[in-house]
Amino acid sequence: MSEKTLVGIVMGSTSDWDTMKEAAQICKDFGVSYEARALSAHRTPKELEAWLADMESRGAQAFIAGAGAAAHLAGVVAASTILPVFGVPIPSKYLKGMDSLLSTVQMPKGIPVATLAIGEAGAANAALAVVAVLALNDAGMKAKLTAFRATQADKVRNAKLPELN
Ligand code: RP5
Repeated sequence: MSEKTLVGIVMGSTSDWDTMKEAAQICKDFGVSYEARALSAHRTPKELEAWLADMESRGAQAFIAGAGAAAHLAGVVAASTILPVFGVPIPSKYLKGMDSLLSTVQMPKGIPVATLAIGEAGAANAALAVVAVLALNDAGMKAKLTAFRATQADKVRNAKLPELN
């Protein structure tokens, strides 16, 4: 039997990878299996449907979806699955991601998309949220997440502000 792929990371375009690679990096760092694909809700809707079904059949536990501008990708993913969906608004050319944020976050009642911040922080946090979900039933993952938080806190505690001239 082949290994499960726990997380599906999907983005509307390869141009979103610079942002979405932050989510992939967190998955890699935490040892969470993932598959990342560029598939569009409006340019390749049939391929998107097929990939979502394939990921579910391979044991996916959550999806992370990032798109820019009229960013309905995460909503379309959420419409196709009952797995948790985390949305990442991608910074856009003209409206700096405000369009992406509003179109990702403002889902109608009944089909939730847990929407993160615009950009790289949102992509990383989406993966950290997935890690937190997985940690509910995985003691090893819980330990890694606890250690990650401790390291982060130590960096803040030990940081020195610059001296005045
Ligand atoms: C969205 O349009 C994508 O998610 C991307 O953020 C944006 C621009 O796509 P490209 O024109 O760069 O392919 O669908």
